[in-house]
Amino acid sequence: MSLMIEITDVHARQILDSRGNPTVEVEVTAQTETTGKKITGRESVPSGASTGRFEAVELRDGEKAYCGLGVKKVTEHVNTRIKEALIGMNVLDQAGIDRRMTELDATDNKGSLGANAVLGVSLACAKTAALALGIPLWRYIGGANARQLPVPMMNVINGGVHAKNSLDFQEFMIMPVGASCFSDALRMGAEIYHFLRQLLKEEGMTTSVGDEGGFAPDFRDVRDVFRMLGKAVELAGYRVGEDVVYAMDAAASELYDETRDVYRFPGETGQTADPAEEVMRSTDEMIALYEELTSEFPLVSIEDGLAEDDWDGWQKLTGRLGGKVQLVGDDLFVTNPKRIRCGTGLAVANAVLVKVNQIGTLSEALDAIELAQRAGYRTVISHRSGETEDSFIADLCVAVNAGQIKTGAPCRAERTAKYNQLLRIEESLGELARFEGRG
Ligand code: 2PG
Ligand code: MG
Repeated sequence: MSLMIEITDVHARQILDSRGNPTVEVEVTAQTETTGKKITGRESVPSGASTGRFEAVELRDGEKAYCGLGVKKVTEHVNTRIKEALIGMNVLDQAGIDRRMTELDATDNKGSLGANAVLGVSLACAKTAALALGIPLWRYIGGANARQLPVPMMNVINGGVHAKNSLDFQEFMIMPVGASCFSDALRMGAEIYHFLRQLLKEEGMTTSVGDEGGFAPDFRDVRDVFRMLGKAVELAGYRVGEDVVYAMDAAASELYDETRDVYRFPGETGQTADPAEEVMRSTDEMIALYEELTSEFPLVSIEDGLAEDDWDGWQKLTGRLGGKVQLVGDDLFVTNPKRIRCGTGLAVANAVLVKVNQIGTLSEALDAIELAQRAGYRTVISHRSGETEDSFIADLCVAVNAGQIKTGAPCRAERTAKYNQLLRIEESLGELARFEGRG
């Protein structure tokens, strides 16, 4: 590598995420050999609530401060061990930097340094490199042909562990596929969101929002959600199934009861019901439910329809629905090249959800994306339910021409930060920006 932009400082601090929990923010400073100018890039780390069992480990202090959720020890790891290891390296050597940290950690799951330490540094290095080169982050990561704007998957109804309501499934999303460009899609989504609020209000339902900015009313029946979404789409002047289609994240690992090998639906059961009448579904019944839903509604994408370790069930699900529905693996794949390889080998699912903090470095996330794309799997770049004001994933999405982004409702600044960054990118790409709504 001819151009040398040497890392001169790495510094982490504890900040707050969108749920008011501590998270890690990292600044990486590097010096350009030719001009001697110092550049600092900053990035922060998100945090999930419905975390997969196979994700890289997010370390927490476990002390009294912040109810055990502090990350002071993690910032110490950055400010001592990681800093020492990276000083003097070329900030352009992203893969080398990430490997150095992975070797320093020396575990399979980043459990020694903490994935939240490693990821903060990894992302901040990319940011510093882009700043030092004077090019946008998406172009630095993606290169000359990075120019596809994503279809937004906007999570307008929240349930599961993201809200305290009776909705068992976690996310219900609208995808404005009839839009001609990203900004159009965002406008359509925002309009539908406002009509949805109006409808909920008219029905006497709550319009308070969940962790990802979607409304969190007490629906029990999943069909009622899709009916309500349909009304909102029509009220906004769009055609259901043409201009707008639906996606859901069942987050089924959260519903799965390993001891009884069933999926439990406490919300659908209701609080007063006789325990003998508890609503439970077997794997086959889950698949049957998805078959019904996809035939009754324009539901085109189902994420984590089954639990993270049910490879047999996933194979069955993919066999039955994979030809017509996007089946996204989140907890199943955890952005981990090993698990993705296993999944593509077994022909399980047909899309990969990409969350950078599930794997812990930018290079490994890029490996995961490349692997998925090469196997013909679609990719969805995703936020976490606990987010910060950083918009890294917006740049990443365009960089890898992922085609889809999942970053919540058009509400709450940590969600709109990503959408707004995409608007800026679209503007700067001008006519070269690509958008494939119905693609
Ligand atoms: C998911 C995510 C993001 P969390 O399950 O896909 O929507 O939630 O960050 O809580 O894992
Ligand atoms: Mg998910």
